[in-house]
Amino acid sequence: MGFPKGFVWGAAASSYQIEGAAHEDGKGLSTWDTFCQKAGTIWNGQSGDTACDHYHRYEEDVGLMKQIGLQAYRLSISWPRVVPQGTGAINPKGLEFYDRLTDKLLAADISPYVTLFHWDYPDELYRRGGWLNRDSSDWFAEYVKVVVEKLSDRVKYWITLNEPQCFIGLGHQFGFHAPGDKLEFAEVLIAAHNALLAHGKAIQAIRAYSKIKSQIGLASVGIVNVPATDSSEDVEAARHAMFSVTSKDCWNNTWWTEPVLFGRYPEDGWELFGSDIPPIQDKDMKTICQPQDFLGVNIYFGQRTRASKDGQPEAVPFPVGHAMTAFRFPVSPEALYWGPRFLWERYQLPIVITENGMSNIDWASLDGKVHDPQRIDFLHRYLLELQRACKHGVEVHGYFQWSILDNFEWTEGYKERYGLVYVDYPTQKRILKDSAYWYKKVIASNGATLGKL
Ligand code: IFM
Repeated sequence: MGFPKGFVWGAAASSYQIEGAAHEDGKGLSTWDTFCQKAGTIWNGQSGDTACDHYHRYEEDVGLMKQIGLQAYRLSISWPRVVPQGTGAINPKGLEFYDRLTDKLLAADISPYVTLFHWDYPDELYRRGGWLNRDSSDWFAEYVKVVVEKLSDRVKYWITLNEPQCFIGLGHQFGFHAPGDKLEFAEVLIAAHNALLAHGKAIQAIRAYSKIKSQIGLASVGIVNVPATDSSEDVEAARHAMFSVTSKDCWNNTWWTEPVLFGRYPEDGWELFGSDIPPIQDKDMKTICQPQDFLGVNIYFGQRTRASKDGQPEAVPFPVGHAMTAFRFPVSPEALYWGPRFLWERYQLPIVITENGMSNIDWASLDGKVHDPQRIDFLHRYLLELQRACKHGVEVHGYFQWSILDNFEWTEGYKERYGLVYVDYPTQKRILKDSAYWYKKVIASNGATLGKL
């Protein structure tokens, strides 16, 4: 009735969004540090300077994770905290923070899933061309080696890059995210190619230097098309749309997943992008396509899709008044069925849901508690769909709720609250939300309580 035996229940967060201590203990600047200083980039001029102060409060935070019963925690490492200039000298204090965090997690019986890049790009390297510089993949591999040498006697699970669609697309094409660039599409594709090379070289570095047998994956944005009906025409239309490249931007699955898993760029994207595609060196695709153990996907919603009269995929709008999150994402639980299913059928690689959750308008009530029934309902609906996928034979190894704590939501600042744990930023007091107690029961029963709670 529940999830497969050994299914991993976790929650996730990322360094810049929770750590704070942006200018402490020798940390170098990241492009997010500098981007937040620019007027008009972030809601209310906020920044991750202090965030949840997790850098100083990690022990308390691991205690909260333990209280919820998390089996795994997906954290990320701040590259410039560990290597302040991006290459060269290591910052021992930065590395020691992650060392202590790892020990604390393991002592609490929580398995660390370590993301090596969740967007803290060293500002110094950005000045040397950033992802546009062909050397960027070697810079990244050098930093990965440092981290792996330190943590891999205890860390088994590694995630190379988080959401390349976002840090390249939003950061380099549309300028909404750090570093705030609006490059020509040909340059965007150079940055994308170098990021894919970085993924491949990171895997090579992990395999070369890990002290224990590791499990490695990417965390891609799961752009999901949900069939509008169960008819085979609509199912095929949704599948086709999910694996197509139809616009000159980074917002698709296959420009990222096919090089990584099949060793080639998708044909439709290749045709559409045409002369914008950068020269690709002989061994590049081999470097990018390294054996992986799982495919991580971050799934928040799906686009309803049907077959039009001529059989082509066609978007079906949600009805007026359809439920949505505070972030204005449509509530679409079926995304957690069809997304994993389509990805599994195409790539035959175990799936890990590396992020799923919702932003809600939460506050502490007069009774001192944080009641978030919408989040409970959201998670409940989505997890029932994930359970359905497992029952239908989709190999899903784990689920990470986004996020363990309310945190800095990039350009939205602290406006969006995604946490299982409420953070009162002025006092840094933490309060477990009702959803955290609910999730605890789900974890304890391996999902068997779903549909009953
Ligand atoms: O907060 C982000 C995270 O950093 C990347 N994935 C989506 C989350 C919610 O918007």
